Amino acid sequence: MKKNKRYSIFSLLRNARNYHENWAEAWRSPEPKPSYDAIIVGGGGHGLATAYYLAKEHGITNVALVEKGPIGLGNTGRNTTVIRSNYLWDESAAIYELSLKLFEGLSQDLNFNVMLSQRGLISIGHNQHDMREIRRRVNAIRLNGIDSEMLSMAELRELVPILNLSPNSRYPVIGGSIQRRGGIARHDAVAWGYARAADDRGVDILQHTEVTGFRIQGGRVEGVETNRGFIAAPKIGVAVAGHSSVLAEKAGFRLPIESHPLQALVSEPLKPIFHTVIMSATVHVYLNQSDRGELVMGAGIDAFNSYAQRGSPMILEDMLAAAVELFPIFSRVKMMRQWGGIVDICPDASPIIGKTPVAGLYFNCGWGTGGFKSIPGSGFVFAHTIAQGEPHEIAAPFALDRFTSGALIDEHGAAGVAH
Ligand code: FAD
Ligand code: PYC
Repeated sequence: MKKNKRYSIFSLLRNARNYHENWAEAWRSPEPKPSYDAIIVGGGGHGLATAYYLAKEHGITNVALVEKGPIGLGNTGRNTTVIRSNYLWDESAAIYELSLKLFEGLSQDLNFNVMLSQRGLISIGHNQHDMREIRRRVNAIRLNGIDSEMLSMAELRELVPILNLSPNSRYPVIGGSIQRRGGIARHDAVAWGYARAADDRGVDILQHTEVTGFRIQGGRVEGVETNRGFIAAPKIGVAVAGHSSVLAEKAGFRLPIESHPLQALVSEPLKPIFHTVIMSATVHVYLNQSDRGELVMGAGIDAFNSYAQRGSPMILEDMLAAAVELFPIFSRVKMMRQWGGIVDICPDASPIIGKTPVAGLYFNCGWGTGGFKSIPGSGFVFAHTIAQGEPHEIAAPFALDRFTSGALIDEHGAAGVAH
C-alpha cells in the first residue's frame, strides 16, 4: 500500500480477493543501524508524531523509533479518543489548540484518514458550583480565542434529546457548555498514519526493541542499550507514557510522576443515537458513540499506583451507575469489553516536555488521562525542542524545572472526569 497511495477500485477489488496477501507493508521493518542522528523511544502517538515532525519540519531523517512491542498498543490504542482544547490556562490553551488545529488538517497531511469527527464536546453541570466553574472556563477559553459556549437547558435538550434532564433525578442537570470543534478521532489511525508517514520520510521504526538502559558519559547521553544491542545517537527523545519514571530511573534521575491505571469500556453496537460527546465531572462519567455504534465510556483513575493494565470493579460500577443516571435509555444495553492503560500524572496535571538533567536526553511525559488529543501538538513542539536543543516557545512552560521554580500549571479541573 505504501508505494502506491492512490487506490483504484480495481486494486481494492484485487486486494479484497487475495485477502491482503500481496499488500506491501505500510512501514518497513529494518534492522537497527549502529547509530542515528536521533532516537525516539516509545511507539505511541507521541513518539511517532515526534519522529514524523523531526523528519518533516527539521529535515532530520536519520532517526530510529524504538518500541518494545508493536506500535500503538500502549495508551494510544487504549484511549477513548476524546479531542478538545478547552483548557483553563494560557500555556495549556496554546499547546492543546495547536494540537486541535493540526488534527483538523491531519488526514490531508498524513494522507491517512484519522476519522476526525468534530461532533462537539459538552460538559454538563449539576449544581451552582459546577455552573460557576463552567462559566469561568468558557470565559477563559474564549479569551484565548478558542471556541466555547454556554448551553441553556433548551439547547441541551435539542442537542441531546436522550439526556435525562428531569429535575427529579438524583443530581439534576442544570446547564452546560460546548466546544463545537471538540469530538473524537480514530486512535489506531493516528498511530498508523504517523508511522507510515514517518517511514516514508526515512525513519526506521524498530518494533520489539526494548530500551533497557542509557549509555551516559560525562553527563551526556551517547545512546540506548536495547534487547537488540547498543544503538548510538547524540539526541534521544523519550515518550513512554505509563513507564516514564521507569526510564528516568535508568537514566539516573527521578520524575515528579505517579502512574495509575485508567480504564474504559464499550457496549454492544447500537444504531446511531448519540451524536456528541458528554462529560460530567460531578456524577463522574463521559460517553460518546463510536463509528461502529459502540458506546465508549470511562470515568476516573484507580486511586492506587500500578503498572497493571486493568482497572478495578468499583470504578466500573460507579461509571455504569452514572451512565444510566444520565441516560436511562441505556439501562438494558450490554457492556462488551473493558480494558485499562497506565497513565503518568504530574502533581499539577500538566505534562513535562523538554530537557532533563542528562545532556542530549529529552523527555515528553505526564499527559495523564488527556494525551491523545495532544499527540500532534506535542510531537510538533517536542521535535522542535530535540532538533534545536532548546524548547519550542509553546513547550517552554512545561519544562521539568517548573517543579523547582514553582511555576506550576494546575489543570486538574480540565482533566475533570478522569482525575
Ligand atoms: P503510549 O501510547 O502509551 O506509548 C508509549 C509506548 O512506549 C508504548 O507503546 C510502550 O510499549 C513503549 N515503551 C514503554 N517502555 C519502553 C521501553 N523501555 N522501550 C521501548 N518502548 C517502550 N487522552 C485523551 O486526550 N482523550 C481521551 O479520551 C483519553 N482517554 C483515555 C482513556 C484511557 C482508558 C486511557 C488509559 C488513556 C486515555 N487518554 C486520553 C490518555 C492518552 O491515551 C495518553 O495520554 C496518550 O495515549 C499517551 O500517548 P503516548 O504516545 O505518550 O503513550
Ligand atoms: O482528556 O478529554 C480527555 C479525556 C476524556 C476521557 C479521558 N480523557
